[in-house]
Amino acid sequence: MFIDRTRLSFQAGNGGDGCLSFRREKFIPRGGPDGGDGGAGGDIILVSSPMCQSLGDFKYMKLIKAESGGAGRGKKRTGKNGPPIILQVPAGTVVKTYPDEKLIFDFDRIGLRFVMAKGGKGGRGNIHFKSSINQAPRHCEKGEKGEHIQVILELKLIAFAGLVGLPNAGKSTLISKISSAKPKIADYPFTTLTPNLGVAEFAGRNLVVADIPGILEGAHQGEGMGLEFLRHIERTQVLMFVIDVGPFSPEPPLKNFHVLEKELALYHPLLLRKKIKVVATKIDLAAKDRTGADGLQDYCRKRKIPYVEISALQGSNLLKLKKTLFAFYEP
Ligand SMILES: Nc1nc2c(ncn2[C@@H]2O[C@H](COP(=O)(O)OP(=O)(O)OP(=O)(O)O)[C@@H](O)[C@H]2O)c(=O)[nH]1
Ligand SMILES: [Mg+2]
Repeated sequence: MFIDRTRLSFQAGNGGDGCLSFRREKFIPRGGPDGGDGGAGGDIILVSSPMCQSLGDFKYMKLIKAESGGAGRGKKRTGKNGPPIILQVPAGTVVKTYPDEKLIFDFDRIGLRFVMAKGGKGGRGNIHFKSSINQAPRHCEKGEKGEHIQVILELKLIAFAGLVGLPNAGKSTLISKISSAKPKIADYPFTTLTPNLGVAEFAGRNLVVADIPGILEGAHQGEGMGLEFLRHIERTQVLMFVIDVGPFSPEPPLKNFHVLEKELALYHPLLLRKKIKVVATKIDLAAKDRTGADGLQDYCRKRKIPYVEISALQGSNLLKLKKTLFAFYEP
């Protein structure tokens, strides 16, 4: 299952208490303080790792707790440190506070490390409190509490290009043809419920493409699957508007293009600042009647939006599509 948002708590380990103790040995009267320090509590650390693709591992975890440090002991012995817990998250994970959703950290690439919750420091034992006026200190410190934090982990897929379109437009069919992704494809709307990522290859280079659920008019008000899923394409550099120009499209292709533009703008106006490409698909069905395709093509020409006609089903023009997609790509 694809988990892209989950809430959980992290409890770092408490520091161990310092020890209050005096040296007690035969023939050594008034041996002085010898209470050791408490050990530090374990930290909880997140790292963005290429081995991790989703937040699925966190789904059933409500609380992640690191061990406390051991208490100090007599004979100046220090308590043991609580071991750190190191957890892997996928690149693209952002950490936000709960409930106010303020950004704490952004794992925007692989290999980042962030201390999510810091373990408490160990308390000092009474050996530290000896002074010229107090040779027998009866004071030691308690360990500090470990940090506790409740957060939201959210995964924003990092793809180069995102496919946006109305339900049933043919997005999943397209990604299955131009990339390694093997999504579910069916002749009804909302086949895709969770995003699919695929690696497209062309002339020895690779880039990641994301297929997301379909967007309906009114999605910003929660119609269909809403617009939640658009966060997966917030970081893409290119948006491919996949538009059905076949005769079975319930609305004219140009109208659908406007619906998509409007919904994206309502989600975030910055989305439309990305490079846009219009992919007119199901052209195999439009052979007899090109009215819809022509309307869209003319419009794109006027606005200088790159436009390509394909049939994902028959595989026509896909090479050209890939070529122009890779032309956007500056590695
Ligand atoms: N004739 C024809 N049919 C196509 C083409 N591309 C997709 N289809 C069909 O259109 C239907 C929907 O395809 P999907 O790829 O599932 O569409 P989608 O945009 O991913 O749909 P959602 O996930 O529901 O938003 C399927 O029956 C496909 O076989 C095409 O180029 N030509
Ligand atoms: Mg789909």
